[in-house]
Amino acid sequence: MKYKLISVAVSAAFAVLAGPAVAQEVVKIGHVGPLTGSIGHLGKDNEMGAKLAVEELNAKKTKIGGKEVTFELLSEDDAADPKQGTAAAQKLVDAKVKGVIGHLNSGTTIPASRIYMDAGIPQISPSATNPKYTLQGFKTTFRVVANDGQLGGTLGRYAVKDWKAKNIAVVDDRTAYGQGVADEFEKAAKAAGAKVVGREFTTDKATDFNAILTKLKGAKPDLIFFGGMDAVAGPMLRQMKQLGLNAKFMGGDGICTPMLAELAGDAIGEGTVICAEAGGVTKDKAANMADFKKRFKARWNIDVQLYAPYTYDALMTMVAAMQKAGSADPAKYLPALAKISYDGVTGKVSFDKNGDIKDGALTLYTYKGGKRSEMMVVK
Ligand code: ABU
Repeated sequence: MKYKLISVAVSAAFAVLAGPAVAQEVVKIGHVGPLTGSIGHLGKDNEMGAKLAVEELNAKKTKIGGKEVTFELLSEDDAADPKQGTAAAQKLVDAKVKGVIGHLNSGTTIPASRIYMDAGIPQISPSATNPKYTLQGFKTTFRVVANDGQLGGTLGRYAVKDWKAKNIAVVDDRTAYGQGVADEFEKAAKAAGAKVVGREFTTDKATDFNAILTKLKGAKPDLIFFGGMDAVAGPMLRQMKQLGLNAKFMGGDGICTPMLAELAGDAIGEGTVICAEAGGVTKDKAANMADFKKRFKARWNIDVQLYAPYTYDALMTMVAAMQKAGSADPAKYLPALAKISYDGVTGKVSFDKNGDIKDGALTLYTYKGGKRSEMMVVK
C-alpha cells in the first residue's frame, strides 16, 4: 500500500513537471475528383498523388509555426458531375478543411470554386484547364497547370505548321473543358491557315460515334481534333478505324494518358495520334519528376496516368504557404499562397494575379508501339 502511494505521488510530480498534454493539431485538406465512372482512373491518379504528399509530410514530422502537425486528407468523389461537385465542396467546407486540392474537371471545379470562395478556403486545381476558373475574380482559386488557351493554341498551330494538316474536323464532348479546348484549337488552326471542314459534338458518356464519324468521313478531313477525355477518345479511335476514316487524331490533356493506348487498341496507330499534357519539365528538372514517378510506383504499384505529380505539387505548395505564414488558418496563409515560389517535382510553382501558374509549359506526346511517347516540352 505504501509503495502504491509513493508511485502515485511520483507520477503526479512528473505530470506537473511535464505540464498538461497538448493534442497535436490535425490539419484537414480536401481532395476532390471523379473516383468512379469512366474517368475514375484519372481521379484515383490524382488522389494517389495527394495521398503520397500527405504521407510524406507526416513521415517527416512537418511543423507549422514551430509546432508539429498531422495532415489528414479528406477525399471526395464528384464523379465528374457538376452537381456532385458542389455537394462534395459543401461537405468539405462543413468538415472545416483548411484547403482543397481539386477538382479534376473544369465542369466541377468552376461551380465548386464559388463555395470555397464564400468560405474563404484556398483551392488549387491540379488539372482543370478552362480559363474561366481563374477569371472569376476570386482570391481563393489557383491552378498548377497551363490552361485551354495554351493547349488549344499550341496544338492548333502545331497541327497546321508542323503536322501539315489542311482540312480539319473538330469534335467535342460539350463539357466546359471539351468545348473550351476545341474552340481554342479551332481558332488557332484557322489562324494558321487550315480549313475546318466539320464541327460535331458528342457527350462525355457516349460510346457510339458512328453517325458523326460517317458524316465527317464525307468531308474528308486529314486531321480530327477531339476535345474530351480518354474514355471517349479510345472508342472513337476504334470506330474511326472500323469506318476506314484514316485521319490523324489530336486532343488536349484529357486524352493524353497511357490508358488511351489500351482503350484504342491497335487504332492508336504509330505516331498518328498527338496530344498535350498541360505541364512539363525541362531537362534540368527531369530527375525530380523521374524520382517522383519511382516513389509513386513503389507506393501504389501502378504508374502515373497524368496529373498525379501536379496534385502532389499542389498539396505541397499549399503546405509550403502554411509554413511561410506560420499558420494553417486559411485567412492567414492565403496571402502567402498568392506570393509563393515553390520548387516542385513539376518545376517551379508560382502564380500570376489570377492564380494561374506562371510560365506554364506543355508536353506534346504521341503513341508508338502502344505506349505514350514524349515528343517535346514547349513554353
Ligand atoms: N484538363 C483536362 C481535364 C480536366 C478538365 O476538365 O479541365
